[in-house]
Amino acid sequence: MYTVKEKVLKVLTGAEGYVSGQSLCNELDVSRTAVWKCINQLKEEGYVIDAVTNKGYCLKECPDVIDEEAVKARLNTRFFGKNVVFFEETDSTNNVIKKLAEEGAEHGTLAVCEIQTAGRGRRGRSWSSPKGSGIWMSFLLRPGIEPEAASMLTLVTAMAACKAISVKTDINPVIKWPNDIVANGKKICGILTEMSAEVDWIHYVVVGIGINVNTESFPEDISKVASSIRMETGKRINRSSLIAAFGEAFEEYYELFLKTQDMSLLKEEYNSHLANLNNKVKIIDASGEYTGTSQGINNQGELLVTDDNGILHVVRSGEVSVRGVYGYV
Ligand code: BT5
Repeated sequence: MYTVKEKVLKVLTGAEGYVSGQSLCNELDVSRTAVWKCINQLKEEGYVIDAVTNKGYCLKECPDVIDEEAVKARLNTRFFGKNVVFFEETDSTNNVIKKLAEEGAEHGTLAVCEIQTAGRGRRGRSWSSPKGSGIWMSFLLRPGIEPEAASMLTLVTAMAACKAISVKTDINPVIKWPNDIVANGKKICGILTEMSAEVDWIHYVVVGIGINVNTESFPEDISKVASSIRMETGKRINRSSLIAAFGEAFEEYYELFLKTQDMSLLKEEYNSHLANLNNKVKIIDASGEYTGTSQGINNQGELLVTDDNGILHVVRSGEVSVRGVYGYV
């Protein structure tokens, strides 16, 4: 449910120019005084709202906040973020969503925070999540798909993150299979997909995404591989509008994924954003390493690599590390 203030913000955010006080009252079925109070509260929170007699209100500037209200004001989605929880600080938003999932939260529930004290990468690695600079969020899916298909949700998410970043910034990022989004050779976004399942039945899936948005510097140990949208473009961007763009893109791709429960309808677009397509890559797996040429993903989301002896390998996520031959990407 939206509060009146959230509704006012949503109307102003979606409007092209000025919205008259009267039409706000009519649309939201509240009094002029109620609208005026909400406008004043929003101004106190840092929103710059122009008020002109006979014209109405116009939202000129939004503070870079990612709380429930700011995120909901921008979302035009069917299930993503219909329910949003926001924390100034939490250990990991994936943990938050897991807990909510166990308590029965609905499909699409979104957790967002300003700082994670124990942000996680895959297989026990850590994810640097400093205050105020990034998007650290996770959402809940209750997909009616086979457990084996769940790893493809990482690829679907990567496509949505890539699209949102290219729509909202001057960057055209690429996807480093399976879960990194890369700009100019450095990682700007990572994805951690976790699930609770029985052998043949998924209870729920938690998709966690970290996007370095306005970060200005990184800790020494990751500064060679990590970058942010700010560092690549010199521009600050509003995080809640990026979250909304992600949500919209995700729903589009997710629907296509569900139609076939594989990547057949998405493969071509995924491969068009893939780092190192038709280039040399180095595959490091449990049995050692080899080099070959990346042929892109197949319908199951596996990476096809032809090694230097012409033998085709089907690389499954979770087992391997893929590197360009000249470094991280
Ligand atoms: C990932 O793991 O890339 C998954 C990252 C998922 C983070 C989100 S944030 C919201 C949600 N809640 C969580 O607790 N996690 C998710 P992986 O591919 O294993 O990459 C981890 C590696 O990336 C680390 O070992 C570092 O080398 C590097 N790294 C750590 N922090 C980074 C950052 N902020 N930006 C770029 N690289 C980073």
